[in-house]
Amino acid sequence: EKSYGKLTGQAESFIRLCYTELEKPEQLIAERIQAIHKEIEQSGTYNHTEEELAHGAKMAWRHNSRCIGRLFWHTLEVNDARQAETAEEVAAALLQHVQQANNGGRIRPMITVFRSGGNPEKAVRIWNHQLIRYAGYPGQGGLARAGDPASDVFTAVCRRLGWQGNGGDFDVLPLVVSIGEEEPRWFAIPPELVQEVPLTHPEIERFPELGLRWYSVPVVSDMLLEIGGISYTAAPFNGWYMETEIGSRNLGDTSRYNRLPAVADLLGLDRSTNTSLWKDRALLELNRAVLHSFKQAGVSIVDHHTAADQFARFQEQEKQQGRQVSGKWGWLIPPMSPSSTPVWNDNTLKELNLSPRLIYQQAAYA
Ligand code: HEM
Ligand code: NRG
Repeated sequence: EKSYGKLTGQAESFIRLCYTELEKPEQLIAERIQAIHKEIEQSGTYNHTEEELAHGAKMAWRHNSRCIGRLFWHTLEVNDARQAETAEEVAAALLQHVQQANNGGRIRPMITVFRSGGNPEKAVRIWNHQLIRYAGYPGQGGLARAGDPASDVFTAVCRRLGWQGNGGDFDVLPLVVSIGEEEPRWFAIPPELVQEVPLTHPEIERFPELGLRWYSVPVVSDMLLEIGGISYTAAPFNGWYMETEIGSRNLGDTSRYNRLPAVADLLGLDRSTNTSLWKDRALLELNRAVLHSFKQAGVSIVDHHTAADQFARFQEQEKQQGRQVSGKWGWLIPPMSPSSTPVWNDNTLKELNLSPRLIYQQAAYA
């Protein structure tokens, strides 16, 4: 005989917190908790109402210690896709998410929640790290490497499933979805749904020669959303980019696109010595190019100074609400000029174990 004491306890504390924030009367809270007790006794699990799901997802964003963008947690749009059963239905909901979130460039923060893993036979998994991401080809047999090294392993999985890439630096990967223990299925994303921004620079006319680009919207699709003891294994979410994610990390990291040397050469910088600070100057111009290009294309993006100021407002706002903010300094400082943002000198940040939350889970193809 199984004991559902733990789930009942998690459900109860979620309902109390959620309903209190939503200013529900005490009697409704008691009734809802009673009903959940009964549902768990009879079925071993329970279902969230749409309202609980929506507010729970917002709380999970608000609680994430690594996200600098949390000022806007309240504006999250929540798509309830718990009715999607087949891989086709899941893929259709994912395409709809991409389109609605991108919104012609005026990006809307959004999350789509699929059925929970309560029934393992029906658990939905999205194999992609992000819904839109570029393939990576390690290069072998005399072939040069291409694409995003962070995608090498997943790209090999896609090719094994029958997807064929072009071997380019910016090939958009297909969606890969599985239901329970069924074989995964892949679905190409129609190109008209994938907005991309070619990188130009406000002053350097030859910048386009670098052939750099990035997609408009980051939709993280491999994290687990936990609400009141229920684990949603598929709950892709997005906001908009902060420019350093693309300029400093995706294009700048040596283990990613590693383009600082190429940018420095375009700028005519002396790469023979560290003291020319060529890496710093290349980083700066690359990040300026990202901001300039997204702005010109009409795609939402935030610079790291504005984002850090917005985070400070979030901290202030939470304090006024009497809530503690969970924060991880090493993730919240931006990867360019961190000491020129207010996060740098904040020695109050600490990680708290809050629920609802978004957490890592084992890769679907591991
Ligand atoms: C992490 C910015 C919206 C949840 C991050 C990071 C940045 C960021 C810069 C660090 C990423 C990295 O270093 O790789 C923003 C901005 C948003 C936004 C500018 C604009 C609205 C959201 C939304 C959610 C969210 C809508 C969820 C509903 C997270 C989570 C992480 C994160 C879970 C940690 C990811 C990890 O651990 O790998 N965010 N975010 N963010 N954000 Fe946000
Ligand atoms: N650094 C990753 C994206 C991680 C999440 N960042 C956001 N999330 N901005 C990258 O692709 O560069 N968001 O939900 O907006």
